[in-house]
Amino acid sequence: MGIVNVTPDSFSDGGRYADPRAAVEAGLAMVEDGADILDVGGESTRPGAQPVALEEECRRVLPVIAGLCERTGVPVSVDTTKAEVARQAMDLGACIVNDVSAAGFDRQMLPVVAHYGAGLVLMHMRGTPRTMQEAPRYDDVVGTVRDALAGYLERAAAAGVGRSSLALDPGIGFGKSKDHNLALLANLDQLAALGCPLLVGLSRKRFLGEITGRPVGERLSGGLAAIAWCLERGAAMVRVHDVAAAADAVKVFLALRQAVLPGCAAE
Ligand code: HH2
Repeated sequence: MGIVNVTPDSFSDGGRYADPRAAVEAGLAMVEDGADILDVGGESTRPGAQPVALEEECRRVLPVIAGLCERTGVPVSVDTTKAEVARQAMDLGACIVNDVSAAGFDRQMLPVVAHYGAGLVLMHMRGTPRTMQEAPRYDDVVGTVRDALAGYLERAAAAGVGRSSLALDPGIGFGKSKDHNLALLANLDQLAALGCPLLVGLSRKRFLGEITGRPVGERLSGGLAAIAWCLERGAAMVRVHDVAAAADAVKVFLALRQAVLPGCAAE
């Protein structure tokens, strides 16, 4: 999943694609580089980020979603917590909603997604982006996140979102310290055991910098190591800024896995 952030303030690429045409071109280049899904977001979720009004979020993402849906064959996802943004994006052809609040911020999100029959990513976050990194604490982070994800599945099913439309995400960096993130990644197989495809977003994130001492623009190598780990532990998708490098890492991982397990498809 290639990240197309149309924001002035994203933590690693804020302001890069302020012009919708530049964002569409960046998305098309990601598809060339091997992205299977493009995820378009108009509201940064970096720690401390301020909320964005509905009209402004629509103004940012809708032209980009329209352009990408018109010009690529890959599924386009909208990264939003607002049901109305999701609705308008789906009217333009987006077919996945990536909601970092697991449909917890907007009560209309599940009914809207169910109505459109779209895909839905439900991510774990503690608190809100503005407050989530204020000394996060868990007694058992893996058990807490696993139980929360299981609860999201039930809530989505009760709202009529089909199980096959769902993916789950542990929410790396969303109300979690470096050690919490590492515990979740180390035990990703326990989350995969919930039986739903797992998406992991760790591209350029702070815990990589804490481990390597690298600034945000120099975390690619660390991120690729973590991607290989996630795939080995059951992740089905990874959300990345650097698509070409990640696609190579995925290809090599899959070739190796096929060599170990000859029955396994290399795709
Ligand atoms: N991370 C970010 C945003 N959306 N969605 C999912 N499902 N999983 C993630 O881990 C995730 C996400 C944060 O990264 P980014 O989009 O690069 O930054 P920002 O929120 O500052 O725009």
